[in-house]
Amino acid sequence: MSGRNRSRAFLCLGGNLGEPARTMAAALRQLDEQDNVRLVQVSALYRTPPWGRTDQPDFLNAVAEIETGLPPRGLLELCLETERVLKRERHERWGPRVIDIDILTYGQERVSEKDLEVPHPRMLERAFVLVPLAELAPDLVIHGSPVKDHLDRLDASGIEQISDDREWWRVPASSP
Ligand code: A4P
Ligand code: MG
Repeated sequence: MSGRNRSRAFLCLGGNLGEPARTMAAALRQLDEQDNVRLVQVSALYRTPPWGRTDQPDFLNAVAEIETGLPPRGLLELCLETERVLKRERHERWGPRVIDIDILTYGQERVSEKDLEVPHPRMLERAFVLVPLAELAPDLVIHGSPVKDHLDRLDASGIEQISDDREWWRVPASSP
């Protein structure tokens, strides 16, 4: 990737239908193959209790740090297109899904539009986001406080790390 206007962004990936580990790994490889995206680091993979709607299977979640030449809206379009390629269907809000890719942060930028809000408006309430994000960037400041302090305020019990490395996404994996 070339060009001077590159930004750091964090993405959260999750899924709880089909084979989420395999689907999330495929999504990360697809993102990494883009000319205007470079994967800087990927967290371990976590099994997390469902948030928002509890009558659904556990999720797998992970966070990726990327460097990108895309503006926030271009990055959102790429995330949505990656979900489409992996056969994401939209049903109920917060309901089961094969893959979800959310933009958590984009540098220190704030975006507040109808279909794009950055930092992600609900991320600070979600241990399934902050546990993997704190693994990669505990000191990243969001709304005035570091990620590790936001995480201290949440109940992260029930979240289990299920890969012991950060390279789980590089090879097609069978679902844990
Ligand atoms: N959108 C706005 N801002 C953003 C952003 N920063 N990143 C818009 C990505 N998208 C953003 O998303 C709807 C629209 O949000 C997108 O088209 C985009 O224009 P969606 O993924 O279709 O809707 P949704 O996911 O059903 O709703 P919502 O509120 O975005 O849900 P979340 O936040 O994605 O949460 N529990 C666990 N343990 N792990 C999970 O991963 N995920 C959810 C879904 C619920 N519970 C979970 C998990
Ligand atoms: Mg989403």
